[in-house]
Amino acid sequence: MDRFESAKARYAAMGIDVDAAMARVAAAPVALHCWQGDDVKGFDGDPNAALTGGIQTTGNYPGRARTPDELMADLDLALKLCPGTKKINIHACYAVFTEENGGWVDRDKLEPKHFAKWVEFCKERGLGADFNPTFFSHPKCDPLTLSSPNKETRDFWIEHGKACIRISQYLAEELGQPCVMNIWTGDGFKDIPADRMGPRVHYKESIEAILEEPFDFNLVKPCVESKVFGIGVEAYTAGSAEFALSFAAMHKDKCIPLLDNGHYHPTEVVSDKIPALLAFFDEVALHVTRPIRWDSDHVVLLDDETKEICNEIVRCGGLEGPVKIALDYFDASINRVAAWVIGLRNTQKALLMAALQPVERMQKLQNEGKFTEKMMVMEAAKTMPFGDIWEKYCELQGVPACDECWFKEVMKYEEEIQLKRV
Ligand code: RNT
Ligand code: ZN
Repeated sequence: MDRFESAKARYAAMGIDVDAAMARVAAAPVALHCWQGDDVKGFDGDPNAALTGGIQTTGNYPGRARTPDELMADLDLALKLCPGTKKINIHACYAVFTEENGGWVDRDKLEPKHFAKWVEFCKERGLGADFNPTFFSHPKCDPLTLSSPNKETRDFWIEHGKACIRISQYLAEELGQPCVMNIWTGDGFKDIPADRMGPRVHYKESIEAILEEPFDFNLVKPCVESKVFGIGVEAYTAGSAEFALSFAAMHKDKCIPLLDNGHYHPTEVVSDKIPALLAFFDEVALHVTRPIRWDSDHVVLLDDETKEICNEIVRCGGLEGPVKIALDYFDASINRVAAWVIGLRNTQKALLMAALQPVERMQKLQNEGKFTEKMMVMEAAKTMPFGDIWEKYCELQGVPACDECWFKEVMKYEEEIQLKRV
């Protein structure tokens, strides 16, 4: 018997249908964020301008993608090396301006045609797409955007948000699957504000104005992402947890909450928030990332919280649609294609591990108050021969099972393509 068959038999003895678990995970879309490939710079501004909004990339590993073609080629390689159903996640600042589509326009004037090249990329590969208005790294951040005291600033960014709703609707229609459109701003203050409420009232009214733009909620899923603090906005963020969650709850007919696991106080965990929110919302969206001491956006590892987030997604039935999974990190200190691959493969591993547990039995034991046996079962699941199933899953998905193998491909690409970008 080969290793897979013997592992499968052991899982079967635990009551787990390995083929069904693999199929379940393979069908659940995970969105890969384009911004890991170019350090969140985008194509609509000065590439030497600073990244603002309280986020930062650190490191200067060579080979950053500088053009749409380079970014798409890099993404393509990363996607080829990862199993599962993939979507790509695009920010508005990744608009592709060409002579044929009329060249550069500002963010309030963006149109679907500026994303036609992304649609083509997705169609050729059978991918869906998610989208994000870009409320940072732009001269019209004063420094606030949707929560600014200046009406002119707010109006500009509201127009940007509305344009992004139209683009999201276009992406969903063209690609035949829903587009999650995430609203996040870095609006906030470095030091103690004299007025904490004013910016939040403006923020609320601005998002409401954006959501006035007509769209089909079955196709476009607007989200509001909260954050506890950012670099340079340490004292206050307009879009705090209570703000974003209350907003989503009060606009349930056209908006869902988005949880980024780098955006909470260090002892809070998103894994516990998923079931809490699913008791109230039909859908919730996630940014899976890895914070080290702060919202540092490190590459997703197969660590305890990633596993626990995936356990909750699976145990709550989130895989089948209610939980919209996206990755969000940006590491400029290592090969950027490898960063994508490691994070996405780890997310897939954690989902598959979660799907290979005897959830019904564990939950029954909890409900019967048999906590000793529940603990034994949960612990026993941890040393099952997961690696053999993972390798088979990769094989079935047509991607390299062995890490050394995909790494060689990335290193070859680095040498032949990325290192030549000077
Ligand atoms: C920033 C938020 C936000 C961004 C992306 C680029 O802290 O997590 O989601 O990372 O929109
Ligand atoms: Zn995020």
